[in-house]
Amino acid sequence: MLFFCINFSFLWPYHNGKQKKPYINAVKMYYQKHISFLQKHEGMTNSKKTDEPTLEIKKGDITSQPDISAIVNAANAQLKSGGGVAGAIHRAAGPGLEEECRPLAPIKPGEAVITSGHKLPNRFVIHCLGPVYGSDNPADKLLANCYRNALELADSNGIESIAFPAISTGAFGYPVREAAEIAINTIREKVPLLENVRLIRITLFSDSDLEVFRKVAG
Ligand code: AR6
Repeated sequence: MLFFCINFSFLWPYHNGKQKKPYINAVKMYYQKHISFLQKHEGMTNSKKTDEPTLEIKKGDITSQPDISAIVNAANAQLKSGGGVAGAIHRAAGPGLEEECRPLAPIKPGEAVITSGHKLPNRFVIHCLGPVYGSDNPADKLLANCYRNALELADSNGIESIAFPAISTGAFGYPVREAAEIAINTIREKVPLLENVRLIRITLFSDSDLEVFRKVAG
C-alpha cells in the first residue's frame, strides 16, 4: 500500500492537461480495485469494524433479559428441564422448547446447540453442557469450550447480543472464581474474531458471584 502511494505521487506532477485525464482514470481504477480487494480479503479499509463487542457483567435472572437476542442455557445432556438455569428457561419458554430440543440431544460436555426462544423474550436459546466439576475432565478446557462454542454459534447465526449465566457453578459444582477466570478469558480471546456479536452479557444470580466476576474482569 505504501509502495503504491509513493510510486504514483512521485510521478503525478509530470503530467499535464490532455495526458492527465486517462492517467488519472487509470490510477483511480487501480486504486478502487486495490481497495475492494482489501475490503474483501483483509478488512483493512474504511469499512473495518472498529467497535469491539462490549462485555457486561450484571446481576439478574437469565430469563429476564428482553434486550438480548440469545440467552445461554446451563443445560443437562438430555436438554430437558431441570433445576437452576435450565428449569427457569424451560418454564419460561414453555413445552415447545423441550420438543425442539429432543432431536438435538444428547450433547457432550463443552458442546452447544441452538434453538428458538419460544415464549421467552429472546429469539434464541443456546444450550451448553458444562462439565461436572471433579468428574468431567479436563474441566477447564470443557468449560472454555462451552463459552467458545456458544459464541461461535451465535456469531454464525448473525446474533448481535448474547447473555450467559455462570455455567457449571450451580449443580455441577465448579468453584466460582475459577469458572469466572475461564469465562472471562475465553470470551476476551474470542472477542476480536466475532463478526456479528456486539454485546456479551454475563448474568449472575447472586451478589457474591457478581462481585467475583467483576473482580476477575478487573
Ligand atoms: N438466572 C441466572 N442465573 C441463575 C438462574 C437464573 N434464573 N438460576 C440459577 N442461576 P445451574 P450448572 C445460577 O445449576 O451448574 C440443572 O439442574 C446459579 O446460582 O443452573 O451448569 C441442569 O438440568 C449458578 O450460579 O447450572 C443441569 O443438570 C449458575 O446459575 C445442571 O443443573 C449455574 O447453575 C447444570 O448445572
